[in-house]
Amino acid sequence: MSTVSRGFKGRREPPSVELPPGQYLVEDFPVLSAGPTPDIDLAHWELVITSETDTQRRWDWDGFRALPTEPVTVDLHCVTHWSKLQTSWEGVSLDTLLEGLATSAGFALVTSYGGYTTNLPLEDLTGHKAWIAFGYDGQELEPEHGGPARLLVPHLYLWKSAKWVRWIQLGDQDEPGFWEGLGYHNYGDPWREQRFWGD
Ligand SMILES: Nc1nc2c(c(=O)[nH]1)N[C@H]1C(S)=C(S)[C@@H](COP(=O)(O)O)O[C@H]1N2
Ligand SMILES: [Mo]
Repeated sequence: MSTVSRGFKGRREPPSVELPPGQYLVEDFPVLSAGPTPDIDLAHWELVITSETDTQRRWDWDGFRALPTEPVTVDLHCVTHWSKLQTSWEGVSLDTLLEGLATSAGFALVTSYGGYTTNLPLEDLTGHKAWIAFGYDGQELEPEHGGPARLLVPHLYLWKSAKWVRWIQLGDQDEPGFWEGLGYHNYGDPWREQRFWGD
């Protein structure tokens, strides 16, 4: 048994954080983009959700920003092995955006300005697990990190969190997105280390 004296300041406990397998901590916020940062004019920005029956919901920037928002503090895990803990965002919950939408779709395909896509089961967007984030660390979300608005799905590897999100297409068929089509895992749970196809 060890004794700890209250006044002793010479030693610190190691951080008691549990990271998903194969991950290391970063303090900075790396930027990972498969292409250039798109130039998005808020006057023409839109967010669209379509369902398998072609029901459509569409928000312009003012309409989107009039929706109820919430602060979100979450850990981020990138498939390239970095994790960043306790990041603070401001966003609109997907539960808010999807509220009352009649759909029996099982899947969502997300498309960004610039053409990036990623897919996930619809149930991973609902139940307080996903947001469209427009604020980071008390500021407007910077363009390189997905501003004006990005998807944030922190329980999956960060490639699922599409930056510059534009369109969420709900459907009965699962369609691989950009990285999923190049061999990344279709689901991407960091705690099960689902990095690549076959993991
Ligand atoms: N539109 C778009 N979204 C994207 C990407 C991208 O290239 N384009 N990269 C993904 C990947 S692989 C990661 S790790 C995260 C990186 O987010 P960050 O640049 O804010 O760290 O964004 C994801 N979302
Ligand atoms: Mo990534």
